[in-house]
Amino acid sequence: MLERAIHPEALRAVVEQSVQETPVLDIHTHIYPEAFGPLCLRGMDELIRYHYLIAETCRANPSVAPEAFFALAPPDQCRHIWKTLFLERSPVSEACRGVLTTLSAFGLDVAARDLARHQAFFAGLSPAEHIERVFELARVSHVVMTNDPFDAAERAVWLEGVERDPRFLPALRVDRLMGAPESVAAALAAAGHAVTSLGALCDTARRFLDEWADRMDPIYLAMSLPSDYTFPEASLRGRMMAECIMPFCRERGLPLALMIGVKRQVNPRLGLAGDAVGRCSVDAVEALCAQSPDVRFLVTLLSRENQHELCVSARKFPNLMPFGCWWFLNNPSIIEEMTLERLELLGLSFIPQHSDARVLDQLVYKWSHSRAVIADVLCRKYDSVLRTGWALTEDEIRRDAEMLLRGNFIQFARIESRVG
Ligand code: RAT
Ligand code: ZN
Repeated sequence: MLERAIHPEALRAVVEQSVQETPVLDIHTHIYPEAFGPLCLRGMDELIRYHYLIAETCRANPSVAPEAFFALAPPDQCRHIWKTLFLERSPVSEACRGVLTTLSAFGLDVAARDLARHQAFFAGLSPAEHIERVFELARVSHVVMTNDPFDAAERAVWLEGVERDPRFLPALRVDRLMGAPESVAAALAAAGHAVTSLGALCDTARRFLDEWADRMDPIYLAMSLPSDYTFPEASLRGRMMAECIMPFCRERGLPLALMIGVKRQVNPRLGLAGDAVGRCSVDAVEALCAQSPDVRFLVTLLSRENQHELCVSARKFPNLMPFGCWWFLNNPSIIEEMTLERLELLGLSFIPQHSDARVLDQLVYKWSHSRAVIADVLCRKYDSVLRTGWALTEDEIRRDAEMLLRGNFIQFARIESRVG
């Protein structure tokens, strides 16, 4: 008999506590440390002006056209969203509930429905104390940023020589290298790497990647790709992947994070909120993993319909790590389904979630909501294992939670020395 085996009746409490208390390493966000100045979005107005809520507002109140909405000053945009989504109807969507979970975690009076009071509270926090409190409330130890050297504002920060915050790990994001040849050339030129001929694009891109990897010291290279992405492919995008990205990742020992399935700008009038989802071909992921067994791939797919295929592919390729419930999948009902499916097909060898927080404070609700689902699903799986006569200890459950919430990523990305 196993010493200190958990009694089945104590199982739920132990699992919930383990998942709640294990600090998360959040592998994909859009938040930044204090030194990045205005790039670090935080506080009530930014929470309300999240693009998920903008899409919901334009839908709930079509009498204000997107152009009219974006023409409003930011405080008026906030008031309009608050009124439309929180006062004129009940805030039941995941993104609305998230705002309330966050306010409540900060100890604010959610029932008072007092936007101005909430704004005043967040305005009173300095960036340093704000970051500290959010990391504490969310129980997050580190976040991985999205660092785009093609973005002029972000590039300027890096070129000035920004002070590092070890809690924020860099990831080099290069969607712009996978566009049409002219747009790749224009993007490289704008970033200071003029392209002499289209034939030289891959070489120029490689020099660009080396320069930025030296400057940022990223923990992975990342890109989002449209739902029609294929590999191999007789196109610049195909050559870029085979002749530039793969050798770069291989030689520098950096994993490649692929986020596939976006249909960009199906409604450009909505700006950042105008993207949609499309089912992709997992064949491309399998071809990449088979052709480059020495490169590690972190993969998240946007379409619900692709999730089962991705799990099956991951069973075939140890260099493929599925991660997160991305964007439109980051809803409790789908997190539950995906996490169950992954546990059943992959055991504990996946990364169940990332937050994709665009606003610092979103770490609080995204992790609170996801942790609750992960704990519940784990409990159900452990329970069915205990029914066979197997026994589990508290330490084993803590070990498993640690793998899911941080360890699997740390090991796969080989960043033990960066996270202490
Ligand atoms: O989830 C989001 O906010 C999306 O707009 C994107 O950020 C997506 O996660 C991406 O990184 O492209
Ligand atoms: Zn993202």
